[in-house]
Amino acid sequence: MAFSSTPLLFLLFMISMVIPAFSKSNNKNNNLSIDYYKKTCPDFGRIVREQIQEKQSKQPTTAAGTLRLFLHDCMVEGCDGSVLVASNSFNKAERDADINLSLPGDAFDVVARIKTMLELSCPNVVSCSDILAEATRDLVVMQGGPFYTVPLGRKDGLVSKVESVEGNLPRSNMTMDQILKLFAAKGFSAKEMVALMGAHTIGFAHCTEFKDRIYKYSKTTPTDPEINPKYAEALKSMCANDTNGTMSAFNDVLTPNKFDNMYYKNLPRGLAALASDHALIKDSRTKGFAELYAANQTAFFDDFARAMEKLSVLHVKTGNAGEVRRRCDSFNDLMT
Ligand code: HEM
Ligand SMILES: *[C@@H]1O[C@H](CO)[C@@H](O)[C@H](O)[C@H]1NC(C)=O
Ligand SMILES: *[C@@H]1O[C@H](CO)[C@@H](O)[C@H](O)[C@H]1NC(C)=O
Ligand SMILES: *[C@@H]1O[C@H](CO)[C@@H](O)[C@H](O)[C@H]1NC(C)=O
Ligand SMILES: *[C@@H]1O[C@H](CO)[C@@H](O)[C@H](O)[C@H]1NC(C)=O
Ligand SMILES: *[C@@H]1O[C@H](CO)[C@@H](O)[C@H](O)[C@H]1NC(C)=O
Ligand SMILES: CC(=O)N[C@H]1CO[C@H](CO)[C@@H](O)[C@@H]1O
Repeated sequence: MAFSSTPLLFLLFMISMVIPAFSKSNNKNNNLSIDYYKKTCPDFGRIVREQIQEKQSKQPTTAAGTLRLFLHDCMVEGCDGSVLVASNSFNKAERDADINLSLPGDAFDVVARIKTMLELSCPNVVSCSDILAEATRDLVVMQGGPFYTVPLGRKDGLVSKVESVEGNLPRSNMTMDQILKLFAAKGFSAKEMVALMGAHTIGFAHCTEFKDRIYKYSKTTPTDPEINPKYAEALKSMCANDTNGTMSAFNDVLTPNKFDNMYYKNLPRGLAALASDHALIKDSRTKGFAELYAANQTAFFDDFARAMEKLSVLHVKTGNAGEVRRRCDSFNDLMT
């Protein structure tokens, strides 16, 4: 497969030019600010950009993996780096929920690399949750997606429990009703949810996530007739070889590595593997938005950017409600 080679230096230049223009637009009363590290870690933005660039060039799956990791962080306990914590003998952490099985190591790795570089430059200053939020934004931009501001100053959470995950993350076998309720509980409208789902313009889904749709759809037909028949055949032959559970399909089969609105254009063509993606055009509450984004990439980018900024401040912790972790995968107090 061919991964897009974005003119990166140009993009990085664009990011640094755009930031000042947005710097006043963020006072959502959450105590975060765009220039939080201006004095204490002035190279924060540059270090994150350099590390994501290097990692993404070597491991093209990093961008999608990190975006998904960020979603999983923010939806459970808020954007507080709780998903980054590893389990130990005292605590079984969030990331060991079975839904996390498929979170890719590359996403954890890019956060760890950035943290290592930041600890050399400004020790004990930058939180892991800020690193994940900023790295996600830069990776989205690197793949061709929209820029959005990431207010900074999150503290890392002091809790990460495997039990907190259930019910807070969407699953591909949920009904649209369940999905809408889940996002509404986090403060997102149907339109914002549809815009966020556009994240599936990059990345993969494993066969287990859609095998029921191609092998045992109903009593009368094994394969969902709304999947494009040729695409269904391709998925079947790929998943038939899935002896060890590692086979996966692109979520946007036509432009898998490019952050664009092709994901929405694929839906009416039957080119979505996940039932939850296809469901966007089956429900009257979401269909119109999916059609709007298919027709107008600017509208998608505008709404995605706004919704991501909103996601990035979900239940953030500041002040004494959290800490700046020394290592992203463990609390500073190892006994917790
Ligand atoms: C209805 C809501 C959603 C459902 C049911 C859902 C479900 C899934 C599933 C099942 C996968 C495949 C995981 C795997 O097999 O490895 C996936 C991948 C992904 N999801 Fe979602 N998701 C939803 C919403 C979102 C949102 C809101 C975002 C981000 C803002 C997002 C970002 C991603 C990304 C980037 C991937 C690709 C990960 C990779 O390639 O490593 N998803 N999602
Ligand atoms: C913001 O910080 C102030 C002072 O540190 C604190 O009293 C207040 O509760 C914080 N607000 C939020 C929303 O965290
Ligand atoms: C979806 O699948 C998961 C994992 O296989 C299962 O635990 C859950 O009950 C299913 N949810 C629904 C709504 O069918
Ligand atoms: C599946 O495996 C068979 C036999 O090894 C091979 O001929 C075929 O090309 C494979 N299909 C895919 C989609 O990888
Ligand atoms: C799983 O199977 C695929 C394809 O058959 C193979 O390329 C890969 O190395 C296997 N991975 C593991 C961990 O066994
Ligand atoms: C696309 O959406 C943008 C942003 O909402 C809007 O300004 C523009 O007029 C739309 N373009 C078309 C062709 O409708
Ligand atoms: C990346 C990561 O930490 N994945 C974990 C998710 O959960 C499984 C099963 O509990 C663990 O084995 C993985 O290490």
